[in-house]
Amino acid sequence: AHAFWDTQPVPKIDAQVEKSGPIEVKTLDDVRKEPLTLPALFEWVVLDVNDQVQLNDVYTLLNENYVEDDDNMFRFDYSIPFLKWALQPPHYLKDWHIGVRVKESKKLVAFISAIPATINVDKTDSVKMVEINFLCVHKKLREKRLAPVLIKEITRRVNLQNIWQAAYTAGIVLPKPVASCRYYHRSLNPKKLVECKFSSLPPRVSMSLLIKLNRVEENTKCPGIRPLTKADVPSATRLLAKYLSQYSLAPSMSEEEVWHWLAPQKNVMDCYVVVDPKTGEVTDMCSFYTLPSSVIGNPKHKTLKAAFSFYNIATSVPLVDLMADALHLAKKGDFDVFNCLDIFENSKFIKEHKFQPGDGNLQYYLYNYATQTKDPSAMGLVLL
Ligand code: NHW
Ligand code: EN5
Repeated sequence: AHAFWDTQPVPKIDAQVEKSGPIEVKTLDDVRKEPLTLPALFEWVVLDVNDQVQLNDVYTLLNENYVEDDDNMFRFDYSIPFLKWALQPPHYLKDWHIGVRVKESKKLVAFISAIPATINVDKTDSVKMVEINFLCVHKKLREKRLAPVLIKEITRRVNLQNIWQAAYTAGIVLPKPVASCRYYHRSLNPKKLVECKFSSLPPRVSMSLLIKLNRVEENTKCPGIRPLTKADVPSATRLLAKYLSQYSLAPSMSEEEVWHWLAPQKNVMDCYVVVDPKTGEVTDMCSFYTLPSSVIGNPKHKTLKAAFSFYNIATSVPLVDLMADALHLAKKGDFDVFNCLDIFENSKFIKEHKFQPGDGNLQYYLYNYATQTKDPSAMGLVLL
């Protein structure tokens, strides 16, 4: 049933994986030295995201053609500064920002990206990988088997750097999920969510009652909570490493990576910390990224502003209190909804903070690395 995926080093859908490790082992000699062949009308390009024009081309392709919900009512609208941030972490390679243009018009019609990451699997194996994201084929070129060509080309360019594994997520089921996770949503602006049909007015609930039910705390609960600063990074890196070590699939981040991924950036990343006044150590942190969605064909609302839960660690306060602050801060930041997955310890606050399950799932995958299927609560990795 999978003409492409059946040829790739991933477990079959029905495989029972017992032992963790690479599925195939190759060397540089086995890697093709020329790019994959594209249909004659198209050409490969590298997108230079330091160039505003090329970055804008990526933005526009994704804004018009990237992921939609099952009913095609919302489409992710990753912002330009978000894309630049997501594509340029420490040690990123420009060659891994791959586009396909129409030769004649130079129109960008497809994209795929890889960024480097170290991922700990089963708490014992530290694996140098890439994270694959932003695979997109223009709507007019769908179902022409272009996606497998993009995937093979990025695999080749990653392999040329002597990297043989990848992590990625998708809304659809492919061979074979490491974990199958669920999206949960907490409304912050219920009136707008109803007007956009993101949510519906429950039976026997008036708009004024719905608004009341979704109020957030008027004040923060965590004493001294404030935005992350660069001076916090050594301590925050230790806190993250210790916290993430309990998860079966989690990134390992250097100080440089922690600052890249968590530095507060307006309309991209929010990260707040609690610091022990005696020691100066970061004891707690919460973070969320900004990912709006275009509301497709709505006369009143063009975009929905969503916060996506990122890394949250509570040691001096209960996790529910820390997340009450995250919701308070997101509401203050004018977000319409706060989204999270059922990964980490998130089930500890999902009910209490009135999150409701969405209609979308998120499947986690590894390329060329077999490992036992994991519960969502064993997952310690968030991909953008
Ligand atoms: S998931 C978001 C993916 N993007 C979208 O959903 C945007 C809207 N859709 C599209 O642009 C986050 C197209 O529908 C796409 C497929 C491009 C999705 N992952 O060209 P064909 C990521 O970016 C398989 C993997 O005819 P199309 C993660 C499908 O199963 N495979 O379809 C990306 C079929 O193969 P099969 C996917 O609709 C991870 C084949 O593509 C897929 O015109 C990528 C059909 O191709 C998906 N999301 O284009 C893998 N969607 O065997 C990275 C469909 O079933 C692997 N397919 O016949 C690791 C690489 C690096 C390794 C390094 C060592
Ligand atoms: C790459 N890193 O399906 C990721 N979103 O539940 C790519 N549903 O927002 C893969 N259909 O349930 C991403 N409202 C895969 C996700 C694709 C997007 C997606 C879902 C996740 C979503 C909303 C809107 C549904 C619209 C109709 C939803 C109902 C719940 C409601 C929320 C507010 C409070 C009341 C309940």
